[in-house]
Amino acid sequence: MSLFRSDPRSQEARPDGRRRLPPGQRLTDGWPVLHYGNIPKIDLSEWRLHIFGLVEEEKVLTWEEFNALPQTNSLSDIHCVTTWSKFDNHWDGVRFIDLQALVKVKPEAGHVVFHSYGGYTTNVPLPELQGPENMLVHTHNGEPLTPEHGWPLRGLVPNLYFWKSAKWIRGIEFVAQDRPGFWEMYGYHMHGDPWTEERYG
Ligand SMILES: Nc1nc2c(c(=O)[nH]1)N[C@H]1C(S)=C(S)[C@@H](COP(=O)(O)O)O[C@H]1N2
Ligand SMILES: [Mo]
Repeated sequence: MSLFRSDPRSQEARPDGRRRLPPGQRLTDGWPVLHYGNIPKIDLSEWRLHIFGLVEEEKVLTWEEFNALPQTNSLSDIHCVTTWSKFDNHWDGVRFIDLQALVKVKPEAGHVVFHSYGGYTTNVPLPELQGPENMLVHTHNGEPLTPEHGWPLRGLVPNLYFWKSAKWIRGIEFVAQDRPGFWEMYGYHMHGDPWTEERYG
């Protein structure tokens, strides 16, 4: 019997009835660091967030402009495909839907590709980003993100495996057809639902 199994939180249910800890996952209290390649060097005075693709008007936000948007917070669990989960993460940042509202998305847009400094990309269906839990976040449990966790800003899509939460985010692209991102091209699932174990495609 492992220590992980005896944590009572792993038996909790979510409001939607699904077990809080997805199948095949185990709880960690630490926060592992996982990424491909090097941590990109970012200068906040040159940092930009591009919102582009199938939109009526593209937007390019500076760090000051991003921080002037309505800020909000959320509490969520994260689930890495390598089987660790971390519960009760408190995040501060801006909701995806508030960013989407800045550009007027065209009706033919069906998916989003998140782009990171350093070249990483990941794809998510647009309808699944409409909930308030999906954000671009700069703060975790009251502290600014550290460079290895995505400073200054990362995506957060907590209902999908954590590889869908792009660190060092620099762009949000609206596209019509689903298009594989970095790990998806190496065989990770196009969708990535932890509760149905959509680990590999
Ligand atoms: N830019 C970028 N974002 C990324 C990755 C990456 O390689 N590059 N890896 C993803 C994967 S596989 C995981 S599990 C999480 C890990 O985030 P963490 O290091 O903050 O735990 O970041 C995701 N976001
Ligand atoms: Mo991962």
